[in-house]
Amino acid sequence: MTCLEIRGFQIWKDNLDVAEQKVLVAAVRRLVKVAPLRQPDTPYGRPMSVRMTSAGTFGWHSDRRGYRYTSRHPDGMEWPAIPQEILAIWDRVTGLARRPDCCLVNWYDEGARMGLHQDRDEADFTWPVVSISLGDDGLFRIGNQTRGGTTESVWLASGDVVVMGGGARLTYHGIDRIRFGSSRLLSQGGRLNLTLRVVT
Ligand code: MD3
Ligand code: FE
Repeated sequence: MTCLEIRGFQIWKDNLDVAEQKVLVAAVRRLVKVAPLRQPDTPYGRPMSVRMTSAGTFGWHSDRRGYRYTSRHPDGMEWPAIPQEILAIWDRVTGLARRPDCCLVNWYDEGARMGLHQDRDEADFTWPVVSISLGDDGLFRIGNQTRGGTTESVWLASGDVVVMGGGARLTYHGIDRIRFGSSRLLSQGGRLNLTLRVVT
């Protein structure tokens, strides 16, 4: 297992073996049965290309009124608990006693992308964010703490884990494209990304 350090992001290549990846996919499948993936609307009118759901006390949601954390799925039910198998990875890579209260699940079908953005809807930026990639490769772009400037890109593959802490917590980032069909982990193809966050 190797760790790349790019602009303060710790990128752990091959952190999860295939058996562990399959355990996580099974947990996500149970989760999306209770809290189905949705394609969020944005205040700008065009829906996001990524499909999302969440687990935990809070889930991230977007609609015409804006971006925010909510305590309920858009269909009205509370978000399911974060699966233990996913929390175990947070424990292992952060070593923190505080656990995340949100696990955002992003699903990228062929052609889905996520533009460069900062994550700043959380109350305290001193907590890290942990990202787990499953399925097809995704081209991750890393910018700066303000808009503009040069960027660096790295392919994230299934089993990679990224830890964003310290100064990197407010770095602009996004997913430019996915290499559809590059992994056989998900039978339907596509890329799953799980992000663990401390929201409150
Ligand atoms: C850096 N997701 O959900 S994960 C997101 O692959 C998001 O689905 C991308 O950006 C994805 O907000 C990238 C890496 C990531 C996630 C959260 C971050 C990087 C981050 C929060 C702060 C800084
Ligand atoms: Fe983000």
